[in-house]
Parts: sequence; structure tokens; C-alpha cells
Amino acid sequence: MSKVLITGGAGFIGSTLADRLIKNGDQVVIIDDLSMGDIENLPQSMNVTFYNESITKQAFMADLLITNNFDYIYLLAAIASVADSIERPIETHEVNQNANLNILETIRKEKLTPKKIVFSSSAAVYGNGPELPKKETSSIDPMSPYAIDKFATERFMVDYGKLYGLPTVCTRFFNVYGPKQNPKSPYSGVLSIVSDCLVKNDVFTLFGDGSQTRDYVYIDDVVDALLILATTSDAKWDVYNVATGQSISLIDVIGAYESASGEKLKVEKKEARLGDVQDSVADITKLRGLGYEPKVDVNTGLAKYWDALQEK
Ligand code: UD2
Repeated sequence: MSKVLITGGAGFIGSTLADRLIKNGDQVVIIDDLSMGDIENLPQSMNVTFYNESITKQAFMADLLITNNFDYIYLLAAIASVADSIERPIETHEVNQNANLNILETIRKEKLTPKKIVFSSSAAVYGNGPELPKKETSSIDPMSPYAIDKFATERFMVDYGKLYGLPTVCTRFFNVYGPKQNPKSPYSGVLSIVSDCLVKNDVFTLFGDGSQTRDYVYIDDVVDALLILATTSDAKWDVYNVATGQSISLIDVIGAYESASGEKLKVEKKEARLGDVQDSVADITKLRGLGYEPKVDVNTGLAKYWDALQEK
């Protein structure tokens, strides 16, 4: 049994990871300020301890880290909205970068001994560069405070980790989808918005012509990737794409979702969003080298997603 900290553990990815860790018999501590996460996402288990706090509460975080000396730390808390970071660059910087640096500082100064610290970064760091598929070595072009903070924090994880001997590793998530994703913001993952429209029979706003492509990765595959990165000791001081390596256009993914659900989506077209990336797909060779293999293709993933929504 391991003692695990998940920051942002009431969110979409964090809470699904928590479900899996609990099933594996681990003891999980979750910190989440519920700004994006939902208390209903939390696994119902004696082995979960939840703190409704922000990771920016430095004294609280230091105390939590020192008291528990966790085996594994997953840093998933973030203000995960590019638009929000453009509106509030200082506030989002506090969460997306400084709070994470403070966690590293506490671990270093207090000589804590986690087996792994996994930081979640984003494909946003690649920006609009022309190289496809994106390799971890592709050029970086963070175009928003969100992406700048994600990239800078990756560098802290990698180089600070090397400097002080902390076992850190980073993920660059592509378009993660699945049950529990919060559809409430216009900048929520597009498949959570499509789901919400299908369930409520609302009109979906399609920005652009629908030809834009993405690498949609199902949440269970993402949890697999997180566990591999945490438990592979050689995966250290490094950055890994987390995706499927397959791309699909928005129009086609909507079509696949209609087939999986047996519902028809009402669509209204609007002009493409400013700064929208046309095509995005990952090269996942590096993660495959650690034994990762995405198991859920998009048709299966959408069917599972739809089933989970029906159960709710
Ligand atoms: C993803 C990340 C974002 C940032 C970016 C970097 C998510 C949720 N967002 O944005 O944080 O890292 O990658 O490139 O993972 N769309 C619609 N209608 C809607 C919502 C979206 O047509 O109601 C379109 C949108 O214009 C885009 C596509 O769907 O072309 C996917 O949108 P998204 O927000 O899910 O993801 P993305 O890749 O733009």
C-alpha cells in the first residue's frame, strides 16, 4: 500500500486516477479547492482523505507534505483554461506555477522522499508550430500565460529535480476525454460539451468548419500513462506526450459520437475561434518505450462515455 497525494484530485483526471489507486489498495490524499472539480467525483472510500483547500496555501501544503511524506505525488491541480489565463495571468500563474514550485521547495528543504513526483503539463506548450506529429523534441511555442506556466513548471520539474535529486517526471496531455469531465465552461473539452448537448438536446456551437483535427485520448489510457510514469524509476527528469498517436477531425468525432449514442447532435456553425490550432496529433513513441499502449480507440471510448452518462 502506497501513500499518494493528488492535487486537483476532485477534478476529471485526478478523481479517475484516485478511483484506480483506491482499487489498487492505496491510501489517497486529495487536495482540491473545487474551483473546477466536484466533490461528487471523489471516490467513496475509507482510504480517501479530502481537503477543500487551494494548493496556493503554502503553510497548509508544507504541513500536509511533511506530515505524510507521500510515496507518490501527482500534481494535477491547475486553472486549466487558456482563456482564463489570458484574463487573469497573475492569479493563474500563482496556481499553475508558483504553488507547484513551493511544493518542490518543501520536498527539498524538508528532505522528503517521494518515489516519484508527476507533473501534468499540456500539449499547449507546442503552440501553433507546423511540425506534426508533435514529438517531445518538437519546437515549443507557448502562446498563453497558461502554456508559459506549464512549460516553465516542466523545466522546474526537470532541472530542479536534477539539481536536487528529486524524482520528477512530466506529462504533456493531448485532448483527454471521458466521464466526469466538466462541460461548464465554453473552454471545457469539446467532447464534454458535445456530451452535454446530446444529453440535454441542446444546440452545439461548432467553431470553424469542423475539419480541425485532434488526438483524443480516453481517460482510462491517461490513468495507465500516469501509473506507468509514476512507477517506472527510469522515467525521470523527462517529459512524455500522453495521447493515442491517432488524429480525427471534429466533424468525424461528432459523427462517431452520434453512432455510439444513437442520438443526433443539433449543430450551429460559428466562425473559428481566434488562435485555434488547426491540427494536433502526438508522437507517442517515447511513452510506448515504457510499455504504454493506448487501449481505447475513439469509437469504444465514446461508447463508454455515453454509457457512463446514461448511468448518471
Ligand atoms: C486544448 C486544451 C487547451 C490547450 C490547447 C492547446 C482542452 C479542453 N483544451 O484545446 O487547454 O491546452 O489544447 O492547443 O483539452 N470547439 C467547438 N465548439 C465548442 C468547443 C470547442 O467547435 O463548444 C472546437 C474548438 O474550436 C477546437 C476543438 O473543438 O477546434 C477542440 O477544442 P477543445 O477546447 O476541446 O481543445 P483544444 O485542442 O482547442
